[in-house]
Amino acid sequence: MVFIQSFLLKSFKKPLRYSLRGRFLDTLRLTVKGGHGGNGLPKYGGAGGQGGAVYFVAKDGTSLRDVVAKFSNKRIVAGNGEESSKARILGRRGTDQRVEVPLGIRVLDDLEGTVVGELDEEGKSCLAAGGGSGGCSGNSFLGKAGQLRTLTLDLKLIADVGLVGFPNAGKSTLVKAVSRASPKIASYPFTTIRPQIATIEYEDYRQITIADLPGLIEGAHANYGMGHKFLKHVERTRLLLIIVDVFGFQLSPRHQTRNCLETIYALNKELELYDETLLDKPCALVINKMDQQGAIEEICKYDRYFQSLEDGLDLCPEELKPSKLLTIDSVIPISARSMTEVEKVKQEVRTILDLKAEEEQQRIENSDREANLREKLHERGPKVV
Ligand SMILES: Nc1nc2c(ncn2[C@@H]2O[C@H](COP(=O)(O)OP(=O)(O)O)[C@@H](O)[C@H]2O)c(=O)[nH]1
Ligand SMILES: [Mg+2]
Repeated sequence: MVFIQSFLLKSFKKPLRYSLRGRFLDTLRLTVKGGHGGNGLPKYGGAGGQGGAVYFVAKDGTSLRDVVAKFSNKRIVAGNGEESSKARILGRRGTDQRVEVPLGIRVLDDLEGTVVGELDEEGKSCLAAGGGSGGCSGNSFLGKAGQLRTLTLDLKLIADVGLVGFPNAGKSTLVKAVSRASPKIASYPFTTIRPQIATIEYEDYRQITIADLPGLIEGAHANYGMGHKFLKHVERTRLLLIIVDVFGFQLSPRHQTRNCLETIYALNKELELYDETLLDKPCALVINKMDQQGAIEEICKYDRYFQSLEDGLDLCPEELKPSKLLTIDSVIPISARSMTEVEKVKQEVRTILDLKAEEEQQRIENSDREANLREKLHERGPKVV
């Protein structure tokens, strides 16, 4: 094992590249506003239409990126109620906004500290902002403003860390090595398979959860075996922990043997074909089974490519070539079975998650500032100079 350590000292000293990359969204802050109620018409006793409301509706296959793409200014406003008029004494109701969001979303009102809704079933919806009532004799015929709220859509995570690897890479062995307790099988209302969740505990009592998911196979994106369901779970983790056997992978004697670099490309391709935004997640690579004879020689053939997968593409068979590449933040050769360098995995996971949390905080602060400014400009209206 001295070999692994000296090998480690030589390589993979690059700083974490996490902060330079794109982000997979698992939380999104939005301003929602119900429509203004239409004014009534005192002369005829006419009532204005009620303002439209904003709803969130759970829809499988939607991502938070889709929501951002649709509402790039992160502001969702329902239609105003119609004014009462001579031609239409009862004004029409404003148009509702029904916004599709991913399954497994929790809607939070940060200011009030309340949970507005749990959207963990297809088609389930919650009211995000009610419309203002229309003006009528009871309220001096003045339509009321709709509800204005800042809400956070939070994708409920299965675990902080999702293990991604083909069968036999050593996922279960690694989970056992990093966590004391035997994994608990978690049941989530929005999933059909039950991932095994274990908790990594640190000396300062910090806890990070890790999900050992049923094995991925080549072609998972095409929904062979359990692969598709597996990939669905990867969406609900903050960090990908990719694990490969240093000697690669062979699905069965009928299949081709893939060396460890090819195995990484194959995993990359599966993730990409399922949902390429998964590749924006932070990612650490564990090369397992370094206790085996010839492991160092094997890893030395490919180590220069791990942190720049682009450079190794020439060595990648055509059928495994991804078009969007993972960015690997950290490479950790280990032996899960003999517990060598397992501590390093724990530390790296924590460092990457902390960096991500810091960046997230920064982003929320910036977007708060931006939202405040936009709100002020909006209130002031156009200014003629
Ligand atoms: N030599 C060696 N074998 C390992 C290591 N980690 C796991 N294995 C073996 O590889 C096989 C598959 O491991 P497992 O954890 O079940 O893989 P999973 O299918 O990815 O969950 C088992 O026989 C393990 O004992 C390791 O670090 N070194
Ligand atoms: Mg297993």
